[in-house]
Amino acid sequence: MAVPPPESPSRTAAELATQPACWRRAADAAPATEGLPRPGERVAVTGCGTSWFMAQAYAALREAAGEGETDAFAASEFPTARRYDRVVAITRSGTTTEVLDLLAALRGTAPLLALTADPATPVRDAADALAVLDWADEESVVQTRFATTALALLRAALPGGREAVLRAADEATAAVAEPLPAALLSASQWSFLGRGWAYGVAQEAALKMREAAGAWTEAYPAMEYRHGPVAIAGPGRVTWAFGPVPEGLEEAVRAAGGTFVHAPSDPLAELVRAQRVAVAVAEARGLDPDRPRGLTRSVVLGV
Ligand code: F1P
Repeated sequence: MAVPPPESPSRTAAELATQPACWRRAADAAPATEGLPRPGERVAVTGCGTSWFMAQAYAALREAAGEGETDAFAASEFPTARRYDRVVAITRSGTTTEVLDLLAALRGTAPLLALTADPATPVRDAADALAVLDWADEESVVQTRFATTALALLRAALPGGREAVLRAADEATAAVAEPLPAALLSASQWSFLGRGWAYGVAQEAALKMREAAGAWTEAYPAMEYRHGPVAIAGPGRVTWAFGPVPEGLEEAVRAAGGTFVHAPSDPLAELVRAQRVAVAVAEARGLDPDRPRGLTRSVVLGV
């Protein structure tokens, strides 16, 4: 059974619905963006929270595209003794303490590119090159369109990436409007799975539901799920796979009485559905997705 799209009055809902247009614009912006990784370079990508998960997704995409070794680290856990040909930081606010501290520590060791929504912030001076996506900025605390648009721009610069981004934008247009299955909204627990770059996207989907709805969510590489986490699959619990599904996984979830969810669409388009579920579940629980509990738009430490 499906329910009609929620008519959420939230900023988060309004902003997430603009993602297809933002991704198309990112695809157009990619060729003129300076400071992007070049083929063959050894690259590290970094950020905090949502931005870290976008970094993970891009790193896997770039390496799989044959463009060169690409690592992703949370800014606070970056191994600063390692040397890279280029470091890419993603930060919507441009003010996140761990990202700024890291860029200061890395200055002069490699060209530093930052993708940000706000160039009038300290990240402007902390990086060597800035990709400004101010047209994808958000009022919402919980990130949706800035993060996915940053990933879309990076992806569009990879071989075949532009076409993939445009396809994902078309699929996301449907994902924004389609009714959400009732089983997705009424669940008590959600586990998100993916392989390769879809694992970073799965991590982001799980974070979105924690941030917006205070929901119990988990995320794993899809092949890891049967190495323990499947023990929490069961009635009223959702296992949601992004990207190709490993053989036998669906059967394992169903055998446990759990709800298995998978669509053949691009993981970024599936993320849009998960974002909508996050908003709907928040509202069903009497929470305001625009005012997530305990979160601020940017984490600025020591003030
Ligand atoms: C990163 C971030 C967000 C998170 C929260 C705190 O911000 O961790 O992902 O949702 O709002 O900040 P930024 O460095 O991309 O601005």
